[in-house]
Amino acid sequence: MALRLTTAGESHGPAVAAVLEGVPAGLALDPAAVDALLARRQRGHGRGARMRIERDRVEVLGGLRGGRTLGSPLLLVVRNRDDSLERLPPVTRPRPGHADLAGMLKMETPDARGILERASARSTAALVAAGAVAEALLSACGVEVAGFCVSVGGVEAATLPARIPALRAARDRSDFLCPDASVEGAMRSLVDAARAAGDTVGGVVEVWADGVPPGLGDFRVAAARLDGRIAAAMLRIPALKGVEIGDGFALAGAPGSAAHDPILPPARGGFPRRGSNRAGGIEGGMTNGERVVVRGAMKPLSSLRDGLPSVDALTGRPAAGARQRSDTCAVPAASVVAEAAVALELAAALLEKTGGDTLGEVRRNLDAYLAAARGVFGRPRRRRRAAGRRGRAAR
Ligand code: EPS
Repeated sequence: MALRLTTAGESHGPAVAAVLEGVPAGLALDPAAVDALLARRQRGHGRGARMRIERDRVEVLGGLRGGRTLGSPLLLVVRNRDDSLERLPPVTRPRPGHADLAGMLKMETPDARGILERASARSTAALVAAGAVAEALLSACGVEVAGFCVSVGGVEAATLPARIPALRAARDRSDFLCPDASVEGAMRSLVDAARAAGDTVGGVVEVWADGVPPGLGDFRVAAARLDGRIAAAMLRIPALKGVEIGDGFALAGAPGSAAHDPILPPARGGFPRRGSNRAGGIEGGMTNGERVVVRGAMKPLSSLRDGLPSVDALTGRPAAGARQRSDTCAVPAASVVAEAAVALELAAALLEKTGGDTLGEVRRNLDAYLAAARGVFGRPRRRRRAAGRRGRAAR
């Protein structure tokens, strides 16, 4: 069954929720692990007052028994403590950069309230809850995913740990979820100055996935190309405006001779190794067995204290965009959402490769596939002898 996610809920409604179909039976799912990811999404220097109100916790209301998935749809609910929707006023002055104006036109209404409530990044709490399930599935199959913040307002991490465990440890110590502590002070000053000025700042998030089997995704059908699917998943995150895989935009300026990753002989019984990973683990729309590297550019949030130039739908006259409570910087939170989004795409592609109604079946099928794929380069002598025999038989 295909992995499929639907989310629902308004920012200030009773709850946000996710229905996740296609998770195989038998996966151990600890709600505390989901809560840990939800808590990380709430973190980050630059968050606003709302994050002091909410204490995001998942309630698993379907698809789980005795701590293991049943194979039926999972229903994941995160209640909102600020559930003031019915008391909130109309919003008639659309904020430039937000969904307000396009939504008002689309929905034929001068009140953007129903639009901003659903366009709000609050819905990413549901996405992250589902992403935690995808991460549990991937982890049970040897795949580890880590999202982090690489730059805030142009202040960029200079060095990153090479491996995921060290990267996670450094990230989790940081108020910006940025694994390079040397830039934290500069990030903090920048965000504090923006907050004092009523302004907002954006940045760049990055996601790594290690242990990803080769051959997830597809070269045969355009819609199944994994880079396209991951890019779409990233751009579905509110405020994300750009995405790159591997060296991405930098490759556009490099000669072909310096843009690709050499293929080196395998260690015994393994896959061919690569001399570099500029491709970010994806070639031809498929994983190639290297680390998957995805980056996303987040624009500065569009709810500004003083409101950018706009028009009031009630009067048709110029007016400042509506003032709404907002974060100064939500890049750290977006790094968690990006981790969840990439995990969901990888988990979906893994299940397409393996099939399987139960986790046991998924893992059996994965092991059998990996053994066969290793044989492609891993048994050259036998293969040469077999080819020789076939040649003699033909003569
Ligand atoms: C958001 C506005 C703020 C953010 C919110 C996204 O909420 P409020 O209007 O209630 O202050 O805090 O983010 C979340 C609620 C969240 O969980 O990330 C917006 O307009 O998109």
